[in-house]
Formats: sequence, C-alpha cells, structure tokens
Amino acid sequence: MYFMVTDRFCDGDSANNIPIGSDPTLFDPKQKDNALYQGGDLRGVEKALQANYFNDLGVTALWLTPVVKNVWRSGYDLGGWKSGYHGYWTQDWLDIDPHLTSKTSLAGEPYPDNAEGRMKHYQDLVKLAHSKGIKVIQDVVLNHAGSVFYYDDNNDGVFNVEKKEEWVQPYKNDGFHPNAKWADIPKWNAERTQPDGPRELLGAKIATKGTLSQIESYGRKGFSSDSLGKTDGEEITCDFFSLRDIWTDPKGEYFDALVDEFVEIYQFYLTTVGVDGLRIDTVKHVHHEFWDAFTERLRKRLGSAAADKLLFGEIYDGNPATLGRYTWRSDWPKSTAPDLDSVLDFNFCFSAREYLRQTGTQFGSPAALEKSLASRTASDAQDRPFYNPNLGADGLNAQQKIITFIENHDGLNRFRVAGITESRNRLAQGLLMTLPGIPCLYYGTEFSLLDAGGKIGEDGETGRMMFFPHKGGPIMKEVEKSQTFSDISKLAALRKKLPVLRTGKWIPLWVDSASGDQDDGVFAFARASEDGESFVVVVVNASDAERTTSDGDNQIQLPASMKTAGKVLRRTLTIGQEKSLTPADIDAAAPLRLAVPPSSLVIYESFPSEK
Ligand SMILES: [Ca+2]
Ligand SMILES: [Ca+2]
Ligand SMILES: [Ca+2]
Repeated sequence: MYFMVTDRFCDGDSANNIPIGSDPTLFDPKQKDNALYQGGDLRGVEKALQANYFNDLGVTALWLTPVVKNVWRSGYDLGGWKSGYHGYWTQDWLDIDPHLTSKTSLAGEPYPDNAEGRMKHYQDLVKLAHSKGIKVIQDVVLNHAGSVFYYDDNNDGVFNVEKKEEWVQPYKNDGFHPNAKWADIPKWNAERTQPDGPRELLGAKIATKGTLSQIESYGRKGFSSDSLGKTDGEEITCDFFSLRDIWTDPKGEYFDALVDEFVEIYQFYLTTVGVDGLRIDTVKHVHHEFWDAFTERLRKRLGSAAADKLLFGEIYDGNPATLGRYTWRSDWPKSTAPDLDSVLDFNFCFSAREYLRQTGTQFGSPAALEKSLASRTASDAQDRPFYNPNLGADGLNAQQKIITFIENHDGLNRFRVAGITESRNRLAQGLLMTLPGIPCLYYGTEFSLLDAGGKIGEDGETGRMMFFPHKGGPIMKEVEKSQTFSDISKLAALRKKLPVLRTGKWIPLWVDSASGDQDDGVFAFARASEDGESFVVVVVNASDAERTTSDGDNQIQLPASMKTAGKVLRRTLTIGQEKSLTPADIDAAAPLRLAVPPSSLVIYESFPSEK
C-alpha cells in the first residue's frame, strides 16, 4: 500500500489551486508553508498512474487522504490557524473538494462544473488505478466534521473568528453547550454540513436523509486540552479541537439514523465509485457500538461484494490490546465476528523506530520489535486474542491483514529526519517489506525524502512536505532511478514472487549477541509456509560493522517445523552492501553462521539442494 497526503504529492492542475470564491491566501504558491494548500490533486495522481510510477515501485493499493469537500480554514487546531489541505475537516460527505478536481478528464473531456463533475473525476481516478491493477482506499472520518458550527460565546449571533472561545469551548460534563450555531463563511467553506437530503450522483440514487445536516446530530460538548488523552469516555464525546464531534452514543436519539446515513454514503463510494476499502480515522474517539452497527449494516448492504472491501482503522495507540479490541465486536464473547477487518499497527511503528531510528550510526534493540510481532497472536487477560483470529469474508483474519508502517502523517514525523541516513531508511523499508502484515509506504520514502524539520522524540507534522514541487525538487523519472526506489521495487517484486513473504508464518531466530548484555544490532527471522516446505531467512544488521548471526558455538538452528533436510539457503536479495560474505549455498539443516555486511539486510531463499 502507498499512502499519500494528496495535496503534497503532485500538483497536476494549477487551475484548481484557488477554487472560485475561496480565500486566495490559503494557497502557498511557493509550496513551503505546511499550514496552507500546496496544490497537489487528483490529476497529479493520475499522471503518476499513467506513467506507471506506482506499478514500477510495486505498489498494489493507494490510500489517499480524504477527498471530500472540506472546511478550508480553521482557527484553532493543533498549532493554530491552518487550512484544510489534509482533508480531515469534512463539510460535505458527498462532494469532492474542488482543490482536488479538474475541469476536464485526462483525455480532455469536460466534466460538468458541479458535484456530479467532481465525483466523476474521482471515479475516473479509481477506474484508471484499477486499469493498472491498483486498488484505491478511501480515507474517511466519521468521528467529526470540520468547524462547521461555532459556539456563540458572546451571544451576538456572529462568528467572531478572532475569539478562541467561539472555536473551542471547555468540555461540558452534563448536557450540551446551548450556543452552537451554524457557521456561514463561504470563503472558508465553513458552512452547515451536507448532504441535507437525497442526492443523485453518477446515475445512482443516494437516499441520504440529511441527518448530518442537523445540529442535534453533533455532540456540542466542547474540548479541554486533556480531552483526547483521557480514557473515561470524555475522549469519545468531546470535540476534536475545533472539529465538531458527531453524536455516536448508542443511546442517542439519532444513533440509528446516523449509522444508516453513513452506510448510505459509503455503499455509494464502495460500489458506484468503486473504491476498494476504507481507512477509518479517529476510531478510538467513537463509541465502539457505533463501529459494530456501522460495519454490520455496511457489509449487509454490500452483500457478496463485502468480501473484496477492506475496512481498517486508525487507533493512535501503541498497546496491542487496545489496537486489537476494534477487530472484535464490542459484545464479545457473545459474538466472535470481526468488527473492523484490520487496524494500523502503531505498535509495529514504534518498535521498528526504537530499533532503527537512533541518531547517527547508533541503533536500538530489536527485542521490542520481536515482542511486537509476537503480540499479534497473543491474548489478553480474559483469554481473548488481541487481534481477531476469525476469518473475515475474504478468508483472511485481522492478524494477516494488519497494516504495518514505519511512518505516516498521524502525528508522526517521517522515519528519515535529520541524523537518519538514507541507507538506514532503506533498511527500515526492507524490514517493513519482509515482516508479516500489509506494508504501507509513506509517499516520498521511495526517494528517502528528508524531513529536515523533524526530530527524533519530537513527533509532529513536519513530514507532510510537497514531494514533486514545481521548482527545485525531484521529478518522477529521477526518483525511479534512485537507490531507494530500486530497493523497494525489488522487495515488492520478491513479495509478489514468494507467497511466504506475504502470508508465511513468522519465526523469530536471533535478536542479540549471547555473549554480552550489549546488543550488536542483528535481527534475524524466518518466514515459512504452513507445511514448512518453503521458507526464507532474513538477517538485518543495523550496525556499521560486519556481523554474523553467531556467537561462538551459539548459532541459529532452524526449528523442526521447517523442513530443512535436503534444502539449501541461497542469498536472493540484499538491501545495503552487496558484498557477499557467505558461501553461495548454505546447508539449511546445519547450524547457521550467516554473515551480513554493515547496515544491510539480506534475504536467503530456500531451494532443494542439487545432488
Ligand atoms: Ca492543483
Ligand atoms: Ca459571537
Ligand atoms: Ca467522538
């Protein structure tokens, strides 16, 4: 999977950078100001698709930041004044943001200048991706809308945008703030949420009832600075900074209507537009019962098509028990059916960073990473596996479909910040592409794009920079020739060729030098088929010295579950230094002393020995 902040990928059409009637100061033509629109759009993605950029990299799915029409400016979010370039501030769930769409199709056919035309453009992008064998994941927010209403703190009937109190009110324990009023600032598209009734788009009738356009569908409880970090329920019912919380309480008067409204909206995107899955934002800030009802009714509505649609969520938490909870329905053990198909594995991200993301040539212990992978199949105190092992409609379970990543925009910097070398970034991508899960790349990492403003230990949003700027940046052809792009494409090709790299069992082999308490930076593991007949061994050396997976007599012996008799291991791919340090064929049944060059990852593939 390849994830991009669409506004920051490629500006394929400069005509949409300042939509008609919008505040022109929200666009930065220099493409530098992180708080403003920088021009990236659907046409930029289409041009990359057309040039086979993603195919060359080996990507089989794209995840784009939310494409729906947003509130374009907010006065109070993390860090103050900002634009809605990222797409997470919905104003209309059934319109595509005009910053993203073009007046004509890639072939030059005019689109109608309205919601129908914008939706048609989005559908055309999805069709183009499909024609290239690439799926499209739609990023969706059901927890909140943008700043579509304000709290009239001074009760003058006017949205006093300079007053913080009109954007954010303190959290109210009992009831709702009574002074919420729809905003009406057209140049920021800060207006009553839509749809307010049924819509007809792309020939489909969408029977929305306008529930999202009623102020009673929102919580209006305000936000306090500690709201989001709480676990007492306040994190579920508060606003998300100045973003307006949707009232997802199962006891709420509009619960069923809200669930049905979202089912109606997303069945349209999943069937008529044809997207292949949903990445669901801010999952832990929504009542769990809401996800039960939404996933159940949506799958029912989709019928047999549901088997091909992936629903995965963002739960910003490093605890596998917290992450995996959302792959179960909230009424476990009564029901063991899957809830969300899968989640983004923050635990993996944090532990991979602990191992490989240290200043200079330093490295951390891979032990946390090994523990993280073991946690995939572990259980909680009530004996429930963290991740639901029951098969979804596609015949795969949550453990197999977990989305692994080492970087994205979720309040994280890029993996490669100042002090992190390009070769370390390539090593991290190598790990991502060889460990279990669905690996998700962050746009720009295929060029080891440097997040110069990011610091280790100080996560933020500095990594959301323009990848293909108008001036002074890389161009796609140049990126395709880079070492990182080449490495990732080779890894992707090997994953495609070897099923064990996608669905094989993970078997830990080596994390530490047994001689001392100092880790030597080596991490080794195997991926093996169920029957043990085919397997690969992967060895990572994060240090800047040559290492082996042995310490005196202590060497790796592959477990009996792997059928090693009559097999040899042969080096099949190296990320890092190509220098071969081991003999061409290694007896897989013998104790393994695998040498690995400095700052490198080596993949050994099993073959029958030629007698
Ligand atoms: Ca543009
Ligand atoms: Ca006011
Ligand atoms: Ca909420």
